[in-house]
Amino acid sequence: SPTYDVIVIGLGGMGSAAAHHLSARGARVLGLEKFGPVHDRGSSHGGSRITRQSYFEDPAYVPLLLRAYELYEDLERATGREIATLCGGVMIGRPGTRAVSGSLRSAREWDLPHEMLDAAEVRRRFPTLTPAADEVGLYEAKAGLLRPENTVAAHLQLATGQGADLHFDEPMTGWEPYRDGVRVHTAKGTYTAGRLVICPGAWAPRLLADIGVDCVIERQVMYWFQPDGGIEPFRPERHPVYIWEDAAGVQVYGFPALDGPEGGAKVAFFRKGATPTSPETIDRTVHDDEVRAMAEQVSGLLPDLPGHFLKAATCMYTTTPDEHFVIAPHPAHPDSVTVACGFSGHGFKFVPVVGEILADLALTGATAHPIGLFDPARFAAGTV
Ligand code: PYC
Repeated sequence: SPTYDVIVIGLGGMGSAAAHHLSARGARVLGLEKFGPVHDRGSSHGGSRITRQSYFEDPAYVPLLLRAYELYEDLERATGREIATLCGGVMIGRPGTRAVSGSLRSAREWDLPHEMLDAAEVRRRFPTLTPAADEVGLYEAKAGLLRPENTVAAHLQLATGQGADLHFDEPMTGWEPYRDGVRVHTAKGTYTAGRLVICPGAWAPRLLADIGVDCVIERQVMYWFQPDGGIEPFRPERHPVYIWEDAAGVQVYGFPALDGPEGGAKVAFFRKGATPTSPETIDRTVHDDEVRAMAEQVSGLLPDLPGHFLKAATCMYTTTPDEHFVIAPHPAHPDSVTVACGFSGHGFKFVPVVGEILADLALTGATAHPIGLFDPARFAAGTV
């Protein structure tokens, strides 16, 4: 019989959650990760990620978000790690912009608590934010930030405690169907399992091409600034997360100031000017002209920024043509292989529910969660 019930490839955000949910259900799990635990080479680092429920990308994500919120709470309770800070969030822009109108659509469709604020009210409640008179803000008290490194560490900790074998610094070199399951190779050995779950992050393009999905790996930069006048007005007790779409459709997003190594107020462009790259060739140096462009953009939105530039770091998005995820049985090996990738820069907040979905698919072949939007068959000729 195979050595394992399930092998999980990739132990970043999604794979670590899958390893936890699978092992919690009693499966014998092997996890294989190219790098060390909680590394910064992929898409699950940088101290903070936005979470929110009034989802402008599509209302179909909302039930998954509601479940993810429950699971983040479970994860904090089970591990004692600090993961979610629900400091509130505001989506700012002119009334017709996607961040505002898409969020409003989801809020109404799912009856989610929210408030529409005019520019003066945004300024009154959040004096660091200075929207123009014709901008509005959709405020969601339940939005906030997640700590990606703590999330991955928590899932790895639980998986290990539940008996999963997690091998770090052991990249997969190949896999093939074998008997009723799969065989996986690394430089250190060959492993067999009934099921394979592939969570490749930015290493997805070849796998995605095999299943008919074109994706692009995008280089993204995160910036941390020390606000003028200190960080008190930027503390999470006073300061929301925000996504701010200007008249030209450029989105900037940001966070309250956190303590510790990720201290300062983090801001970034959402996808603007994202350069196509690959994990092997990405330029991890952040250049002065990039810092200047970010500083200039935020100075018009939050006058206490840029203040003093602290640091910057790069990250990667794996972006699909419609910016929706790919979570499905592998079309050529539906009974033995499940894939989860193409999170297109907005996946982290779904990490625990994706872990639950992957455990459902790998162990039962189906899930009660609504994942129709993530079926790669949507890219079959002419659909998208
Ligand atoms: O998913 O909320 C999000 C997000 C903001 C910026 C990048 N992703």
